[in-house]
Amino acid sequence: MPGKPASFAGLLLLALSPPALADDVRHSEGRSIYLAPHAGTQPVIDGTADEAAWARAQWRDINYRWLGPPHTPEDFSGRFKVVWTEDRIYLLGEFVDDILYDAHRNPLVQYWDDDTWEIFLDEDHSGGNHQFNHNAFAYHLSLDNRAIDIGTDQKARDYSHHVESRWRQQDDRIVWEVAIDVYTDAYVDGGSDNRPMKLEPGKTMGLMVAYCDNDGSELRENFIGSESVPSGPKDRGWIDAGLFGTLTLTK
Ligand SMILES: [Ca+2]
Ligand SMILES: [Ca+2]
Ligand SMILES: [Ca+2]
Ligand SMILES: [Ca+2]
Repeated sequence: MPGKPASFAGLLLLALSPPALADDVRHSEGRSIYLAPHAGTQPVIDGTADEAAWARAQWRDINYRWLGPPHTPEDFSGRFKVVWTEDRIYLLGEFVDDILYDAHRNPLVQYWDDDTWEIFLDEDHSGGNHQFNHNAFAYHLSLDNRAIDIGTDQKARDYSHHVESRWRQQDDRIVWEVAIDVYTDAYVDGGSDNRPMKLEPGKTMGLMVAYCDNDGSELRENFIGSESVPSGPKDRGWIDAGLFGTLTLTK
């Protein structure tokens, strides 16, 4: 005789309750740890990295080739660093890119196929899917300093009001400064009462950055990120926050 079947309520509970996952299950193995020192005085976002705050932070490489053939350091190389204040996190990017290319002048069209600095941010370091929700943001910073991601309506959306962005050519490289308001997963597209978080020392978030390099092709030629992708599609950071590293805000 078969055993007594589970009650309907019990089955429903099982169906509705995803198993609690340990941190190492929600994130891929081998993630980076990024440390952001407090900025003291907030950097001026002008594409010149002469603020004392930047000198306190360590450079981190953008060197995992996710898409495209091998490339030379003159074609693309990049690195970045992070600092923070109570109100925002600040990223400094330094990029070598032989040709700057912005073919799609509409910022909402094929924005990942223009030269783009992509910054992935998961406020509560939850990992998980963030494709059509705000579990995490994937800000695509365009050469005209806009920040694009996909909204909960599954359409490309302009989040430039979250991000202050300026870059400047300095010798053979681009110096790019960015300040980002940090929103939780409760963010509502078009809502009137979204408020960015106040940040504190010791807070951890999910962070990853990448660069889409196109020098004149229909589609981007390379996609290079700051995190390894041990298995599965290498370009899936726009869906999977489990690829992000851990950003810790230090004093
Ligand atoms: Ca500056
Ligand atoms: Ca290039
Ligand atoms: Ca999250
Ligand atoms: Ca390029």
